[in-house]
Formats: sequence, structure tokens, C-alpha cells
Amino acid sequence: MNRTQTITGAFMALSAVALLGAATADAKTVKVDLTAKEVPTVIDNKGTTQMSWTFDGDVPGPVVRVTLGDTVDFTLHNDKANKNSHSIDFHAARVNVLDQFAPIKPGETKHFTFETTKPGVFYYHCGAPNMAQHIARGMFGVIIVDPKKFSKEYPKPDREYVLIQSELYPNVDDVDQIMAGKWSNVVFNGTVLKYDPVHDPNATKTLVAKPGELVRVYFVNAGPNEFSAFHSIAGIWERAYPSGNPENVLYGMQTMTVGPGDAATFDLISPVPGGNAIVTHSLKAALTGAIAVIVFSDDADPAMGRGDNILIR
Ligand SMILES: [Cu+2]
Repeated sequence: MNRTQTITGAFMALSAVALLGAATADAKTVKVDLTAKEVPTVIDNKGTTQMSWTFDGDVPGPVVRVTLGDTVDFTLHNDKANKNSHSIDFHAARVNVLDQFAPIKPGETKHFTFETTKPGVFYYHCGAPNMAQHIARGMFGVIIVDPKKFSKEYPKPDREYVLIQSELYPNVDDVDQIMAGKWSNVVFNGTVLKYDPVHDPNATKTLVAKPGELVRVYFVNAGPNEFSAFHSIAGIWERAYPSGNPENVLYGMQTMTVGPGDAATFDLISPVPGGNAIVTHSLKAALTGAIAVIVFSDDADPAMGRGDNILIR
């Protein structure tokens, strides 16, 4: 090796160290605690409740949000008042299903860490048996792994919303009914027509944005059984990103299939004031409850679709 090669080699080694330093310097460890709670939750705009199984008492569970490269320091608590074992399955994690994702009994805790290695929008859910029942009763949520930077193909949004599709079953104690897929309603964010005052006069909320704003929807299909044909009535998805990965960019999509257990990110811009209706275009599902209205107006509440208001309770 001559002197130039030696110096070049040494420089490259130093550069690699510097790059590694840069890559890890801003990576954080994010502590996440979730508690499995068996509690009643509201399933329609009239206030009807069902005996749900939840993360932290809400359906869906809390939004977990980190940046690519962050380490999630996770603890699951199974509330001692519960009657059932529960677990966690993070689709953003690469671990051992028999260890980290194993169920724990009421009163127990499970702790593990994982590094986020892919950007995007990922499902999390309980995986305790019968898994279909634990999901149908409400044990699901989303973890968003933001990329380190925006790009031309993945621009900074003006507003962000989370929508999670799932099924409601008439009798959540009836595992056979759930396994047969005999749901009564397909819903977004746990409630029938939660953001649809057009079809349900008891609905009080909609999603909002201004005309021309870039609205980013993080969509999860929790299932447990139905596919989603995700569509914006009177809109066109500007871009769609399967699994929410900025490298998976599709342009000008009208409808995109998102299977149970999958997730995707969708960008929407309305050039005009008025409304779009976000649905699964599988109409037997939409017309039982999976419709969310987004209202575009110049006086759209600036607090909506930002910060903690990306999942509207
Ligand atoms: Cu569970």
C-alpha cells in the first residue's frame, strides 16, 4: 500500500466513524409504557359502551411516535384488575416472538427494547390468544416512525391525522362469531361514524384542514378480518406510501388496498373548500360505520391535525 492509499484509507475510516457518530448522536431512547386495561369504551356517538380490552383505557390505544434510529424502551403492564393475559406485538420491532411478544398475566409486567430500523406507519396490537378476539375487543394502536428528514417525495405536511379501521362484533365474548367474521360494524378509531355528522346527527367531530394544505393520514387496518379499500370520496390521494415508508411512493391513487395487519400513509390536498369523505370503498363496511368526513375551509381550527390532535378522541 503506498502512502496515498494509506492516507485515503485512514481518512475513509475516520469519515465512517464521523458518519456513525452523526447517525447515532441524535438517536434517542424513548420510554413507552402501556397498560392493558379491561374497561368499557364508547362505540357509537350516542354513548353506547361495550366491555373492551384496551391499551391505556382507550380504543385505539395511544399514538407512539419516534424518529428513525430511536430505541424504544418499552414496558407492558397487565393491570391486576384484569381477568386475561395480554401481550404486545409492535410491527416496527424485530425481536423474538416467543420472548418479547409473549403474553403476561394480570399483575405482571414485561420490559424490552428495540431499535427502529425502518421509517413508516406500523400497527401494534395484543397478540394473546385468541388474538382475533383481543384485537376485536380493542387492543390496537399505531407507532409512527418518522424519517430523519423530509424530501421532495415526502414533504412536510400541514396537518396529520390517524385513522385506524377495525370491526365491532355484536357479542365480544363469542370467539366463534369473531372467527367467522360476523361483525356488525366496521369503524374508524373505535366508534361508528365517529367523524361523520352527515350520516349520524349525533357525530360532533370531523377532521379539518384549509384548501391547499397538505394533509397526511396515517392509516392502520387493525382488522382483525376485513380488508380496506382506502379511498377519499371527492378527493384523489396525492401520494400513497405502503407501510408509510417514504421510499414506497405512489402518485395519484384513487383507492389503495390495505389488508388486515397492514398500514399506509396517504397525502391529500383539496384545491377547493367543502368536504371529502374518507372511507373503505368496500361499501358493506363503509355504510356500517367506516366513514370519516374531512372539512376544508379557510377558517379550519389551527389546533386540529397537529401535536396531540392527530388522533381525535
Ligand atoms: Cu390482549
